[in-house]
Amino acid sequence: MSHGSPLLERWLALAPSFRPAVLDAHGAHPYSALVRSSRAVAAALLEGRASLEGERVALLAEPGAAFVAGLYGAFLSGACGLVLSPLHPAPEVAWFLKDGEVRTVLVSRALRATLPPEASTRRLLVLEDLLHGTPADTLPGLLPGAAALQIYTSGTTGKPKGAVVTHGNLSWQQASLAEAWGMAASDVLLHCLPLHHVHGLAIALLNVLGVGGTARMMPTFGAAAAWDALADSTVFMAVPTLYAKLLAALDAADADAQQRWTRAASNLRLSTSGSAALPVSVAARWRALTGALPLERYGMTELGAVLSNPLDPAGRLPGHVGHPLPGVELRVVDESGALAEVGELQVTGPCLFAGYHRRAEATAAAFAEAGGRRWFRTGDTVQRGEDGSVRILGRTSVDVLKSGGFKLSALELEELLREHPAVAEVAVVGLPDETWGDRVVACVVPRPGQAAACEEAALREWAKGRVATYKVPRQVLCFEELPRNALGKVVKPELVSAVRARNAAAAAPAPRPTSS
Ligand code: MLC
Ligand code: AMP
Repeated sequence: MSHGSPLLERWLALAPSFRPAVLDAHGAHPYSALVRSSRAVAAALLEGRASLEGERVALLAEPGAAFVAGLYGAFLSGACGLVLSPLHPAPEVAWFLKDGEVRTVLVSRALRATLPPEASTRRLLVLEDLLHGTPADTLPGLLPGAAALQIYTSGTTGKPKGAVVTHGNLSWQQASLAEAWGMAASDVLLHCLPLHHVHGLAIALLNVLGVGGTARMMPTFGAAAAWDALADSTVFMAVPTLYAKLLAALDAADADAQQRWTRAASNLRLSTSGSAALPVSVAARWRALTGALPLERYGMTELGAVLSNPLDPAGRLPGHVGHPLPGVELRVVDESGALAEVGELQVTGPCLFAGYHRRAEATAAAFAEAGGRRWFRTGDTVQRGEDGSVRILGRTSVDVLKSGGFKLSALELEELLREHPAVAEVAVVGLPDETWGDRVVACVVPRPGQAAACEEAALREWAKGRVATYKVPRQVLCFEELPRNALGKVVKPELVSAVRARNAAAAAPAPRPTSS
């Protein structure tokens, strides 16, 4: 049956295969069973309708086979999937349900109790109840422009925006990465990334499933378990922080584990890194262990992976994110919009997302028009090398931070902390950090007499009930006032220097008592 979506045609073509699609805590799940389960989920979602026609279906489930069946079930029904994360506390989930105009929630039994009350006003389906139902016979046809995923991403506006990614985008991504990275049915991908972002979801999971390979899905990341699981994997995809954490665990391990883990890593066919800059020192250590630098590639929620170093390790350049994948075109422009050597990276091609859900203005602002084409403005400042390969130099906005591969908006966190009754003023900044990329610091001016309530532990605890813990600033510092310019705007570079000075003073050894 043709669906007009190569993403789904590839999936349905795997129905006869007994190869494992997913390895999870419950065992091995062959394609034959998972494709059938996904059709059963689609039937339950459709309830006799011909198509869900882009209706938003939220999915909250632990990484594993049921998640995959739920996701493909949503795709097959014509719905647009909105993946929720167990990392988000109830108030944040409630916000995603509202902003996403979610009509149906697919939830695993174990996570049902974590849903906010707002979920009960939607159609609520427990995933495990659907997996063995009658599979949908007739499935809707889908055009390439049909919405497939709504992925929330933070930016220079306060609240995250729902980026709508189409079947055309995902189908192109599967084909382009399969070709560029030599993905094959024999591949076993070690998957330990969160599923609510494009890296874990499309660049890793849908990529390996698109070629009939196996995803070994870990429930959460743990360094020792990940090292052990590498032994039976051929491909590893991670953010730089994961590499840093793996290397730290290796250093701390006993000689026996070190030997086993090193052997496991050197057997990998491919390890890739993306979502943030891979420190050259981390890359070099990985090369010393495995014989190859991680293949560094660049992407964005709105684009997927669009630039990549080559599969041949000899051609990989440390500190560079490579060349455009086939079909992708780049330009580099300065502040006036003129082509430049160094400037903002803009991208066009089959990778372009459809827009931000219900945010026409933000969508229009995200693109530049040139030569009759729409170019997505990435907000990344880059330079192209002589061979055309791209080096990321930084971001055009100080308010967009990357911590452990998660994009965080300083403005969103400032808005949140301003809601605390003891906070008079606040500015959030990122300090460069080898492990985290940006280490997020909240600089707070307490209201008179409220300094104790603004102490780090108290403020962090308060924030953790409201946003995912990975968004909570890792450090909180109190100031009497924040540096501001003549217009009253906080001068963030100055604040970063002040934080550095405070941290250096705190780390300096106490002066030795002078002998009389
Ligand atoms: C965890 N913590 C973080 C954090 N991750 N703090 C800041 N930034 C982060 N990224 C905090 C926890 O809240 C907790 O705080 C403490 O660190 C220990 O938590 P943990 O759960 O044990 O951490 P760990 O499992 O080691 O998490 C690290 C990590 C995780 C690297 C596995 O951050 C992660 O999964 N990152 C991947 C993000 C990602 O997939 N980005 C892709 C975006 S798409 P406390 O206070 O409780 O001690 C994209 C496009 C592209 O960028 O091109 O790919
Ligand atoms: P997100 O919005 O979470 O999808 O994050 C996209 C951003 O991650 C990009 O705009 C870059 O700033 C950053 N990014 C992704 N891959 C890389 C990389 N390989 N090197 C440096 N930054 C990267």
